[in-house]
Amino acid sequence: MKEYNPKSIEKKWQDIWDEKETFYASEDKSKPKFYALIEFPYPSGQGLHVGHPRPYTALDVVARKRRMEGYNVLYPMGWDAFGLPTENYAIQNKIHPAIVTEKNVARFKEQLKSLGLSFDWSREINTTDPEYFKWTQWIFLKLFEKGLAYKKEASINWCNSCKVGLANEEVVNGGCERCGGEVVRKTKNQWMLKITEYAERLINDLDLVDYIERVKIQQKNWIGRSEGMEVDFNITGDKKVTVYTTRPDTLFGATYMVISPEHPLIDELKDKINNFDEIEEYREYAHKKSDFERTELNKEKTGVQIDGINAINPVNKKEIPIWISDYVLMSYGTGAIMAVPGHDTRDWEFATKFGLPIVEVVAGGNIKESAFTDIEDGVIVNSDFINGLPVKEAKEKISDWIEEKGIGHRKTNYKLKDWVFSRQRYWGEPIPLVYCEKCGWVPVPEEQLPVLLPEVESYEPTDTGESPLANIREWVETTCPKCGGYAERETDTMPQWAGSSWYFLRYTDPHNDKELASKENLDYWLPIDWYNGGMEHTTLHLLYSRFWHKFLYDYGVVHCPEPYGKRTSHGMILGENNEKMSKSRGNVVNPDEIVDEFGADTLRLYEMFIGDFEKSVPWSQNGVRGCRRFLDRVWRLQELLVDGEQYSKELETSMHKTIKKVSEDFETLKFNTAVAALMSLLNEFNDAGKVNKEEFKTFLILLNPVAPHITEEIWAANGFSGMLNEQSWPVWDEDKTIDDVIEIAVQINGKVRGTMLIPSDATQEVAKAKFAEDEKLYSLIEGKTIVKEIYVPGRIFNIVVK
Ligand code: ANZ
Ligand code: ZN
Repeated sequence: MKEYNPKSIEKKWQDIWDEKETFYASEDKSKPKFYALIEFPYPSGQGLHVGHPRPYTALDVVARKRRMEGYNVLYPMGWDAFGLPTENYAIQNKIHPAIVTEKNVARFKEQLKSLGLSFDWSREINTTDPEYFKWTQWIFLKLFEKGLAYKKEASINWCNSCKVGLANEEVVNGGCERCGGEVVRKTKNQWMLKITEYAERLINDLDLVDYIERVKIQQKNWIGRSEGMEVDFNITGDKKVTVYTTRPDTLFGATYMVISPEHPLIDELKDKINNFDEIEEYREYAHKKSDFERTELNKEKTGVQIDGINAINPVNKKEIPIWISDYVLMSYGTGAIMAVPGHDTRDWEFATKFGLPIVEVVAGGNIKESAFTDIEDGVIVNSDFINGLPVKEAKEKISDWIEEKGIGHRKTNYKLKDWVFSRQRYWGEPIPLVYCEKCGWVPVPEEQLPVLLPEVESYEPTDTGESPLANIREWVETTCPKCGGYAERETDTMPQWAGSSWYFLRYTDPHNDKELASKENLDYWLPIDWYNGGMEHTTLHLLYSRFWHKFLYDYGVVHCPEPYGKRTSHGMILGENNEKMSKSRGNVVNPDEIVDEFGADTLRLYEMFIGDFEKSVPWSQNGVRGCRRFLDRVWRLQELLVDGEQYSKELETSMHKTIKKVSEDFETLKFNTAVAALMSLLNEFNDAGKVNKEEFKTFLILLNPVAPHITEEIWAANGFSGMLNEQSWPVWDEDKTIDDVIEIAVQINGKVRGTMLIPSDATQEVAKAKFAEDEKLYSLIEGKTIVKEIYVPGRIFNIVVK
């Protein structure tokens, strides 16, 4: 027999699959469908990383299994190709970003193809393709039409080195997500999308979907629903300030007020403030910091008391001082808080530093040591008409009281902010609006979409922070679609997250030039049955795309309120020493080299076998070798093939057990234990010194989703009929998966009426189910009422009927 040589077989099968269009989704909508999706990559200059094939192979396994189960499977691939790294590379090398993108895409595609992933390449999409972003622009216009896109002077996060505005989601630990550089605050006129209008539904509809728990939790925390109250405090003079609190039960303990340095009250009461200069100075200091720095829990508290005005606590009419401090953000709640240092940690630290009074209003802690924040067991004290009540009851009572008095009302707040949807960069979708002095912002008419990017000489953002597009006057200057007068195009482009917010819709009908996808195709393919992606996208892409989908649902484009029925997430692949793989550490493993030395099937197998799919795991070259050795043994199994026989009795249980294990594990992210089960079955074949045709075929089918080339080759080489990928997925017989089956007696109304086979460890429930499955025995009690059942494990099942 020839030796196993992946080089001679992998390319061959990939070409056959391509030629036969084996993995193309069919247009036959009478079949049950399965839409599997992985996050399409950003085609960076570095090429594929060994982290990429992990999720791609996992869903490839599921997709291949589903096809064998009779589903019409859509497993598409594309490129999320707008973005900064490409643009930065283009700037440095003076090459058009479109050319850089094309080159990177070609490289990625070749690499992915070499892995034998069963993508439907006829549906490949690219977010930078005008045929594609025409519809991204179209969706933006619909958002604009519905008042969900608006331009606003906003204080944004600004990265000095990328020269670009960043969404909160793109600021990681106070630094720029892309370059790690310093992020400062800058005020700019920005397009914003009102994702906050969907906050409630984005939380509530998580109940409709099957996402792994940690994804749901992260999304909920990010949206940050908070149930509290807005309460008015009078200010000495005639003004009042509204605070937002989640703890109205602690009102009697509010010993001072803190307003945000940006709070409008400061300018309104300028004349009454004695230390305005000091206040101004502090405001400048605070303004330079990002929200992240300002709200960091364990940072040293800073602030200035406003001299000249006080607030009046509405429950006890006490005058309390007003401070400004950066730990109160203008962008949350009302930008003002009542400070309760006895029961809020930040307030406690602040009060301790500045010598402000700390009053206990919830008993149970030691407020000299720290704030007492327990809301479960606390009992209210020092609080007049709510004394003695547990926190939860006190909250209700005082909330009612506040509402009756007309000094406040219950209020739900969200941490989620509107989405900054402007970039002052070149390589993005132009925002399809023009500005006319007379008509304001006017949409570019739909029939003029897409608005293309003009050719420019330099892709560099201008130093003023304007997009490079602003310098192309012949592009900027246009006529107003409404009045025909002079107008100027918007020169900001969309952020990187735009194209990926709806790409899964386009795959259903990627060449449609009349609509983003036909209703018929959307109705058939949606929702996505299984979407796998990185945890790092939970609060960005996943939330944004759910928002766009919900908007399109409201607009009548899609029929289901949620895009993804199921969401799972994979762990990272780390370097051999357990650190993140990175160029600078020199520990990056190139998948091409693995494919070249060991074959794609080995890489695939290894990526599935490497460990718990949901956890991060270090790469191991030894592990790769082990997987290759397993495939060598699979290859040599052909020598043990004996013809003719049916299942051998000894192996029957193992076969059924393995079918069950592999089938179930592929569904529950336990790819590693599925592979382990196949390895141990192979050992059994080897121990037996032979394998018959049926067993061998079943084994090959089970292994095929993970190692599709070698299995297809062995199938063909041994003359088994048809292509392997056209076979049906094997089914197991539950009874035959059980090692120990025993016979027990069945008694009905005190008389032994027969025996039945049940697992030796069967519970009473299982025994009863087995009894009900036995037609002969069960017929004896049919129509009667069961009065009593007694089950003596290992001996007898006794039933009394009337
Ligand atoms: C009084 C109080 C007493 C508070 C107590 C907490 C504990 P979440 O759950 O995050 O919504 N807060 C309100 N607006 C703020 C702002 N703009 N910047 C910083 N902090 C703000 O938190 C709501 C609580 O955070 C509010 O309830 C308020 O402090 C503070 F024992 O009011 B609390
Ligand atoms: Zn006009």
